[in-house]
Amino acid sequence: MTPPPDAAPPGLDRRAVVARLVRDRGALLVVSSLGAATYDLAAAGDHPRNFYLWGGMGGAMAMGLGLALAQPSVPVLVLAGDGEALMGLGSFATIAVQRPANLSVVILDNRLYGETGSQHSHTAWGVDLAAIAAGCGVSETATVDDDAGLDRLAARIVRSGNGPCVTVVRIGGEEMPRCLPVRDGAWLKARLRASLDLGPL
Ligand SMILES: Cc1ncc(C[n+]2csc(CCOP(=O)(O)OP(=O)(O)O)c2C)c(N)n1
Ligand SMILES: [Mg+2]
Repeated sequence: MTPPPDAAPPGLDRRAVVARLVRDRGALLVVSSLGAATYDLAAAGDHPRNFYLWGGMGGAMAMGLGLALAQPSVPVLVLAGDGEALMGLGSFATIAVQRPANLSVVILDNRLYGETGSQHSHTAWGVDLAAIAAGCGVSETATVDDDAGLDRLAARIVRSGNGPCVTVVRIGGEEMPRCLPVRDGAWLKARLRASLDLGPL
């Protein structure tokens, strides 16, 4: 595989991408992986159906899958970094087997482990996460690198398809100012449950 260039990779503005995806969100529930994806989601505006993850990487897609299976009438979006997705590759296989039609996974691919100092991730070397998802059996996969593709994706994530979809969005490698939402997981869980008219556990 070809070694990546040293310069920060070009791509879409991650804050604008996430703001566009949640602009007409309706009932959409959003799980964001730790670090920049969570800051992007918070920067687009806090919402009771935002579930921000903090701490260990690799669980965001599995968390979204569980929520999508538990709430089949609610559209669920997972916003995951490429590093996050690389740490949870097995989730593609389980998502393909379970086929929740209300689940969308969007991978914010800057080809970097941005949060920890912008080391190159495997996608900088050409590892293709959409192809991996397709190889697992996810029937709807795509890579987006322009505004027209983003508009199509925004429309897709708020409605159910024939199955789940996995989309890699090529974003730029610039680091953005941090926008820190609430970090209290129990509080976030209770708020999410209330938004779904579920009582406390
Ligand atoms: C299991 C685990 N390993 C390592 C870390 C340290 N860590 C925190 S964020 C991060 C990089 C995140 O990269 P990515 O998901 O691509 O998000 P980006 O900041 O590039 O948008 C790493 C390695 C962690 N939190 N959990
Ligand atoms: Mg990254």
